[in-house]
Formats: sequence, structure tokens, C-alpha cells
Amino acid sequence: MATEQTFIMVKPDGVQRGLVGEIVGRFEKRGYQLVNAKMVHASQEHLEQHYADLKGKPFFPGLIKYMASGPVFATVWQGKDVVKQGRALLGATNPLASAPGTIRGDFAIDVGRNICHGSDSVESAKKEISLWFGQDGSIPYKRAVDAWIY
Ligand code: 3AN
Repeated sequence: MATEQTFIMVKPDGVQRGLVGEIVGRFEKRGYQLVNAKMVHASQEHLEQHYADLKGKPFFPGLIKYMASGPVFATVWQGKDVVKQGRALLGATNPLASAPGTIRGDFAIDVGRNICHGSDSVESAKKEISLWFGQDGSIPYKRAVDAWIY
């Protein structure tokens, strides 16, 4: 049984454009298990923690303002290679480089409004899940045994 988990977030533009169902559906159809989910209107401090690695970047203040502009849909997903495959489903950070067929490649044109976030490593997934959901955020429920579900 695979136990790898990742943190996937639909950003305010994705929520406002009605893309939550589309994004959740793509992960479900690929075979991943939704472990946790919630709508959150995050504080500036919380988002600064989430994006701490980008603090020195010129776009950081604008990024925090955009992310704090409305609710996001925060989720935890589980399954085989879900961190890497989750990033592949999202597409490249800059939608100009995202392949059609990916979420960003199908729905975004601006790097500053790129709809979704996905953890970039197993380590950052652990940190992000605990930041957004706390200690109990990553406990999976038991799925029916099925050879086609990871
Ligand atoms: P990713 O979200 O694909 O992991 P990061 O961590 O490099 O990419 O960037 C985090 C977020 O910062 C991006 N999702 C995007 O919203 C924003 N961002 C990254 N690069 C730029 C940029 N050049 N201009 C504006 N916003 C950016």
C-alpha cells in the first residue's frame, strides 16, 4: 500500500473561477485518494510561512496579497508517486511553459495567477500538510480493496 502524500491547493483564482471540481476530479480519475480537504481564507502570516522559501523574491509581496485575497481549497492526496505525479498534473509553474493537458496548461496564462499549488518534494509535502492541517491532517481512511486503486 502506497503511503506517499502531497499537499495540493486550489488558489483564490481557481476557486473563484469554479475550478475546484475540475482539479479534484483530475486527481481522483488518475487514481489518487483524497485524504483531507477544506476551504480556508488564510492570513498573511500563514501564507508567509507557507512561502517562506520565496521571501527574498521580488514577486513575494504580490504573491502573498493574491493568496490572501480570497479562500483557497486546501487538500491532501495520497498514492504512488503522488508528489511527482501531482506536479505533472499541475504543469509547469509558468503557464507559458505548461503543456496542454495539464491543469495550468489548460486553464492559466499568467504565472502570477496559476490556479494551483503542489508540494515539490516529499519533505515539503510533510511540512505543508502539517502547516495547513496540523498533526492529524494526514491520516488516511481505508478504501475498499481493489486492484485498480492505489
Ligand atoms: P510552484 O508553485 O510551481 O512550486 P514556485 O514555488 O517557484 O512554483 O512559486 C510559487 C508561486 O509563486 C507560483 N505558483 C506563482 O504563483 C508565484 N510565482 C513564481 N514565479 C513568479 C513570477 N516570476 N512572477 C509572479 N509570481 C510568481
